[in-house]
Amino acid sequence: MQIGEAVRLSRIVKRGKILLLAYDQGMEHGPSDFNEKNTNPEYVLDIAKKGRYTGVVLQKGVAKHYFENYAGDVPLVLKLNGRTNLVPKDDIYSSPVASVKDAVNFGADAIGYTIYIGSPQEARMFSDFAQIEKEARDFGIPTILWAYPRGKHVQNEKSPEVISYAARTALELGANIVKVNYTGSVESFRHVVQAAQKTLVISAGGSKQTDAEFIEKAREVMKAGAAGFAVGRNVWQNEEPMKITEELRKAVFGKVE
Ligand code: FBP
Repeated sequence: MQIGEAVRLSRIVKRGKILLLAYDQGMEHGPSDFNEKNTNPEYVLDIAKKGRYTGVVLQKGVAKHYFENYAGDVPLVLKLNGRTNLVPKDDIYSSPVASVKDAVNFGADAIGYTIYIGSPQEARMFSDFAQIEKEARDFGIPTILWAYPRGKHVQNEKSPEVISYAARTALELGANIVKVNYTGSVESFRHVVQAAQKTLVISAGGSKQTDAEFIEKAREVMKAGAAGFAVGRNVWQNEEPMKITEELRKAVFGKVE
């Protein structure tokens, strides 16, 4: 691993663990995810800073308008592609909307990239990511793949087999870290972690659950040997985001702070 990649990775991965606050849902899902408070990026960036997240995931526009005041407080993971919820899921494709050079210019410590494995557009997304991964390596920027089995050929995108397949694909494509959906049990998620080998596995938070359900899920994810989370709605939709963050930190990092 080249020096830049190792240095940037050390800001995102703490004692082998990762806790990212994801805030790219404005494009992926639309503003229906937001309320009056969390529609303001500063509200979420304050949570990322105070909660000592190991990174905040933003699209280019939010980073451009808001990240400057948080630089040095929380590492930036710049998402380089995206799509809206308005396009049909059958033939799903996530289009590049920013470049590795943008990530360098924005001072990002990692780039985030979504691929939909099994989609009729898979070949195009592999080819887009191959270029991005090569450029990221040249610049020494780690890559985090959001690896989702999705599209008309995928019968059940939550099945442990296809999620393991997605995690393995991320390893094969050269990602440092892969973000997948939780498979629902420690045992099945252990297979996902095993499939990814040297690529670190993190789980999505998913739609809002009760605090108890969410923390139980976090404990299971960690018990399976995963590195942590890229969580969004379960934190910034929570009425007490710092309280859930503290519980989440305990689940991910253990007692040692
Ligand atoms: P959540 O914890 O809110 O699910 O966020 C994690 C995340 O990966 C976001 O980065 C992304 O916007 C979203 O989930 C995509 O979810 P999906 O495409 O499954 O609806």
